[in-house]
Amino acid sequence: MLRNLRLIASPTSPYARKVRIVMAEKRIECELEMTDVWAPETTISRFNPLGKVPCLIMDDGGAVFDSRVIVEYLDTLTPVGHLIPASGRQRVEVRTWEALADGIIDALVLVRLEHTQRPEHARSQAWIDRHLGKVEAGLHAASTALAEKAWCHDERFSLADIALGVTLGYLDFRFPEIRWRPDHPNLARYYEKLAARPSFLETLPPA
Ligand code: GSF
Repeated sequence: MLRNLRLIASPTSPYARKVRIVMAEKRIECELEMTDVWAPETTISRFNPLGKVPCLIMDDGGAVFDSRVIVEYLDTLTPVGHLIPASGRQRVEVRTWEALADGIIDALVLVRLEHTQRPEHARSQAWIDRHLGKVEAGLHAASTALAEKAWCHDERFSLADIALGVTLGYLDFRFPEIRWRPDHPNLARYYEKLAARPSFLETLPPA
């Protein structure tokens, strides 16, 4: 039985997009509440003391964060389109793909915040370069592990593909100057197919 769920998100958050794609793929209905976490009037900290989206509110008012915990919970709600293997090595492999994809986003977000939240004189190029290095290494690892396979894990669509697809989409959205396609043509081919899925199309960030 599906509970009444509410997701607090933002239209541009890649972590929230991952959760929304999981919901769409699993046909889980959920009320969506958008908030701007940087605006003084946001009420996000009432639900998540860390002040971050996404945050899932359950029917009893309980709050679940962060995105990895939310998707883990969602995958237990319905057997429709299982996205995370039940146990063991298979499960850990899919979660490690997710950690890699999320980790690339973490590094990109830190680079972006350095530009958007810090005055120019206080910006650290060494910090930016350090995190761009993680992005490059992470993409290289993803490209090598994907090779010419159709999906990241076990020849089937899983949370690993949602996480990696969201990461590539975030690169296009916020960092169009990072030209990852010529460096990783296999990722480009893979992403073209992923990005055409209704779940990805319905959750595109605003232009
Ligand atoms: C990251 C959430 C996050 O940083 C997750 O849910 O997976 N590990 C967490 N969310 C950002 C918005 S975005 O960059 O997607 C956020 O809410 N930042 C507000 C802040 O105060 O850091």
